[in-house]
Amino acid sequence: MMLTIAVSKGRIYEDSLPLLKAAGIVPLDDPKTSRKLILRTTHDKVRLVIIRATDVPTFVEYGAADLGIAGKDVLLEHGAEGLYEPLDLGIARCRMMTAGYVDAPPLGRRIRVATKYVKTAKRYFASLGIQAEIIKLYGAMELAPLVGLADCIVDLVETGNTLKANGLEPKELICEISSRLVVNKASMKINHHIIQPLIDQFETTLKR
Ligand code: PRT
Ligand code: MG
Repeated sequence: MMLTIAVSKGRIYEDSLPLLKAAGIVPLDDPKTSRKLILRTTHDKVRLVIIRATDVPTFVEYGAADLGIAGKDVLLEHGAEGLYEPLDLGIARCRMMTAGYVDAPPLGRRIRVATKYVKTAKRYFASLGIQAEIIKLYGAMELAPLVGLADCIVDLVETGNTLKANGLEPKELICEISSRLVVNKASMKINHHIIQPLIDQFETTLKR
């Protein structure tokens, strides 16, 4: 039996390493220098698959990975029905926010919003009773208000530097974001004897 953990390259991978290490899982290759998509680890029952952050819930839902580490932003868009989400790992923290021009007048009742986070944005503006036309973008959201594509954007904010560099500022907080451990439902039942101790180990490490 080999357990597969899906992780995305970049900040989530980097922030996951100490947690994995404490559970005896150290990758034998570095995704920064290796092109391998499957990484063996020092744990002979555990391997990592390195995929795009937005693909992590899909791999785990379909059982292509038993476990995964994914941002709450990604999980909110994917929908959580097909997955267990047993643990907030507290890593890759940021905030999901609306943002717009510095000193922009307050938003009207009918607005255009550019974002990668269509479901989250729809839900948020609906909860405020604002009629929002959502324009899906895949990146460079900050550009949208500058070229008149949208009145505001919904994006992740960490330092705020990206917004500031483009004459924008964060406005309203939608939710706090951190990365979560997700588990395939069938695998959780079948491999409970392996997965539960792993979850317990992660939890212990987080409490330290
Ligand atoms: O980058 P790539 O296209 O490969 O995929 P990705 O953007 O989905 O992956 P990655 O590694 O960039 O992000 C993975 C996860 O990290 C996200 O799903 C979030 O849960 C989390 N995270 C934490 C962030 C940030 N902080 C963050 N600041 N993800 C993205 N950003 C971006 C943000 O979108 C904006 O463009 O950083 C910019 C803002 O940063 P500041 O510091 O300028 O405010
Ligand atoms: Mg990115």
